[in-house]
Amino acid sequence: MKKSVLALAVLASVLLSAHAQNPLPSETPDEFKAPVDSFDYIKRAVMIPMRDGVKLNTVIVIPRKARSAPMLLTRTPYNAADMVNHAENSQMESVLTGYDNMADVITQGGYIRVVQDVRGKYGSEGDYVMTRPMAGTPFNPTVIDHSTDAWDTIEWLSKNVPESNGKVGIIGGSYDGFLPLIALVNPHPALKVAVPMNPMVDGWRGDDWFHHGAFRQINMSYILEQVVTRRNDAHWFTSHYDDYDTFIRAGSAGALARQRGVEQSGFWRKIAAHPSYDEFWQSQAVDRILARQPVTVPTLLVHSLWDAEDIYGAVAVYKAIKPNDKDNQVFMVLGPWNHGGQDGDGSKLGPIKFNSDTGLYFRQEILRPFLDRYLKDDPSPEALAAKIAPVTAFETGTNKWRALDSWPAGCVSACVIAPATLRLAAGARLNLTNTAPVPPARPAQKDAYDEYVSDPAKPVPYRQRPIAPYGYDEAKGQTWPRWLVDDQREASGRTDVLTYTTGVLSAPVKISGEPVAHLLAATSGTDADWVVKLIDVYPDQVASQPEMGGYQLMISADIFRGRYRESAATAKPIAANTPLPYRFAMPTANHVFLPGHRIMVQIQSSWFPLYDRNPQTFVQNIFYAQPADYKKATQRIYHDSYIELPLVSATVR
Ligand code: PG9
Repeated sequence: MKKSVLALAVLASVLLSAHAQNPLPSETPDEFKAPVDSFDYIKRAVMIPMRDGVKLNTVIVIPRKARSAPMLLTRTPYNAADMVNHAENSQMESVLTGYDNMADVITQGGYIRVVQDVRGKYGSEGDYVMTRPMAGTPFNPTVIDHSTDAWDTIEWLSKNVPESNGKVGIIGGSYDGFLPLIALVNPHPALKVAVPMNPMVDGWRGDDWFHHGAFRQINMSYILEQVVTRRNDAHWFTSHYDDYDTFIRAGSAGALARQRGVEQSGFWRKIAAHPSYDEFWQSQAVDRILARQPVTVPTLLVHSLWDAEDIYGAVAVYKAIKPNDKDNQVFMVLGPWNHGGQDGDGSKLGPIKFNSDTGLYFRQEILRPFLDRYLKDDPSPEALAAKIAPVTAFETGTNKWRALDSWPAGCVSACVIAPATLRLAAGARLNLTNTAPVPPARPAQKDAYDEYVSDPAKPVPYRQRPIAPYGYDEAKGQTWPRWLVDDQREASGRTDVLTYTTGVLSAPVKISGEPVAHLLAATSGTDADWVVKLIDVYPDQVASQPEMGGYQLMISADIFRGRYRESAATAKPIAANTPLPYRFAMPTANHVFLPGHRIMVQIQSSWFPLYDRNPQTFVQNIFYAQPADYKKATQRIYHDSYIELPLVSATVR
């Protein structure tokens, strides 16, 4: 080595060792201690031990002045710390602005707020299993499930929060609404009330994963982000600006799962292995589980009438548990909201206006007195005096809250007289009749049907393109949560959508309950999807809101996968070119079609990319359909197919 090089090397090593001895100090403290003494609340983070030793991360936010305060618990897979971390000032209300908090109700009521990560997510220990099946079933042979975790959590809370009165209420929406329902299975005695809002109840029949057997592939990004890492660190990516292109280029849902890595998630592999309503789905259906339980905890079910994710669950649970409700402890609220809409401003949804803040009304006039009554040691006279009807249902169309004794429309304030039928007729006509429904006979006349070609290469978009991906970020144009109120005009102009319309109504038509579709249909293929939409067509001109002129507002709509015509549990090919009956219940509505409006029914065979495409050729498992399986089919819908309407006698006031 030359001398000069050696000198440089020595100098460098002297400098490096000087740096090691005197580093430039970091400006970040080892541990930041937030100056919180002036806050009107105290926050504690604790790891609560479960019976198997797994500890669950739990954040407790306590009003500083709390003495004998009740606790409101939310169990969540969505990051407990983040849910109570939105402080913009020193007041408790400002940390509660995250997902699922009813900030006004919690702070006004002086509640202690508790949020907990479910096992396997974020700060909690243990393994994550999507909506973990009940212990002791073939799908969970352990002794641990969400009912035992809720029990152990409530046990700990009732003994270890000195500022509390030891009483716990459990509240939450969607996944966090499924968890209060599971807490009702063998409930802890300190659990005094449950508020399941927009709960996920049956993943196959009508909530997140399938509707009547058609797969909701739009949720694949959710599955990826939720399951493949503990902290939702892996992100979905799109390949096109328009989700329609992203999904159609991929081929089947199974192919897309492979391309995006979703296949690596255990939950995906279960979904793909159980496309039918087999034991896997049946044993997890929460309404079935709760139907076997006595109701021992006052429960307030919350349902959103335009819920794009869990439009089935709350009403299904109500039907299942009401017959066991000997002490009148089951209540239900139906509001004009989207998924979770009750948390915020409920004065409108998209362009549909409700004339008042229905979210505020729910929180202040129903939820608040309900919680106070059952959770407080000495409820206020107002809470005790508040009349909470067994069912409080917002009537869309007239924009009025209705207090009812039961659902659908009990016989005190309104009474179901006879199911009315909307019959499809020639000339795109829809006839509203009050006669008892007669199943459509196999029509003799050759022209007693309408037909369209359903082409899987050009499926009917579920909303106007370009379609933004699933998501809640309005700033990114993600309007997914309110797509159910999109104008359906575009679809009614397509040649692969059949449209039937009544004349202009001269009297109101009020429905409360589930419309039921009865189609007599034939396909030239060996499998087919049938989408039926019940639509309120606004008058041609609406002076008070011109953009509503001729608006086609979906009131209830659903999809049915034809292979399940005979049995939801077993897929069977459809006999080609044979008129066959299909029957399926559609989501609950509480609506008045006003005079001057018309009623419309649209029928189509795809709803893309929300639902995966039916190849229209019977294959064993549609997740793995091959490109050659996707074939055009001619679909015939026979006249006299009908929609049974849960018509109510009450006149519109
Ligand atoms: N709809 C969402 C969900 C519930 C249950 C399972 C999976 C997803 C939710 O909003 O939580």
